[in-house]
Amino acid sequence: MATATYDGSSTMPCLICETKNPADGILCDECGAPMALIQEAVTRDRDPCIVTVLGESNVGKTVYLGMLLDMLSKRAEDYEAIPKGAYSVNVQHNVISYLSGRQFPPKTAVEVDDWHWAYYQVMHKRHGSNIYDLVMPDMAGEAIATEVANPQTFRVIRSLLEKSAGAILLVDGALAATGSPQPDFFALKLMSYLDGVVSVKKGEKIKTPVAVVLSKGDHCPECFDDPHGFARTNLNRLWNICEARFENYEFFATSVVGALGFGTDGENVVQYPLHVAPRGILEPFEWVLSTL
Ligand SMILES: Nc1nc2c(ncn2[C@@H]2O[C@H](COP(=O)(O)OP(=O)(O)OP(=O)(O)O)[C@@H](O)[C@H]2O)c(=O)[nH]1
Ligand SMILES: [Mg+2]
Ligand SMILES: [Zn+2]
Repeated sequence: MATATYDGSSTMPCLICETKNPADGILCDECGAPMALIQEAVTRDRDPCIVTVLGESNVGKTVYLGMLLDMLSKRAEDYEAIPKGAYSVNVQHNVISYLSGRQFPPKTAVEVDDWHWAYYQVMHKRHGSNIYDLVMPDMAGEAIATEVANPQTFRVIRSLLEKSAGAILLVDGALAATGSPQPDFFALKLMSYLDGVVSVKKGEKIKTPVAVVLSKGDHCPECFDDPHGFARTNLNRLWNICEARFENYEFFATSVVGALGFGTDGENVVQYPLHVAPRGILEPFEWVLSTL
């Protein structure tokens, strides 16, 4: 977990990579994380808690994160979420605007300074007074793939994972259900990368909670009936590394849309969300919070 301190000088350590930056900077020179995160964090006495949403490009990270934050800020299930800094609202604003126009948001740009970072203060009205200062960046899947293949190309990803209190790993359930091995291999690579980043004593399993979320469940309803069984059958490599190396993991299924329409943009088939029907969005997040 990160602790932001301000020693009164004109530099501040980045919340993510700890590089010292000019206090009035906008982005960290080293990793590109917004300095506004640090400015928010120094005014608080709690350590921010980083929960990272991981997954391949096109798996549904942006849509999931935007919907999750929107549900939290609309007090779903008695949660309360207050954005810290207007920039935090961008993920949710972007996703909800596109969905209400019956479109999916565009893919996240690979450049770190184009990512949206969400910093929310989250609490649950029924479950006591625990308050979490959550930092959840919306990373580009291509950047994650590049970093996993060539570590140190996107240092921010490594720094983020080192500091993460928990992770939500999205895996394309619809693609896995068609028999494609791609989601399983990508998830296996990511988990093995995570295994290398998070330091544990020899022989011990990794304690960082990882919620494995099968996305696009509207295409494969069997994901919802038994996410564990689905993963064991269709994502067996992932299932095995979880069991062998991770102490806290759980499988979930999710979907954001209820009905899809299809059209073309001239060359490609494009999907349009005709009906937004979020399902299984809060559960993985609740589980991660419950393990912290
Ligand atoms: N059927 C279905 N499709 C979905 C759902 N969520 C997302 N999609 C599809 O997945 C595509 C990618 O979603 P994004 O959230 O942009 O994916 P991403 O993981 O952020 O991708 P990158 O930004 O490239 O890393 C969307 O354009 C939709 O076509 C869902 O709940 N159901
Ligand atoms: Mg995205
Ligand atoms: Zn940094």
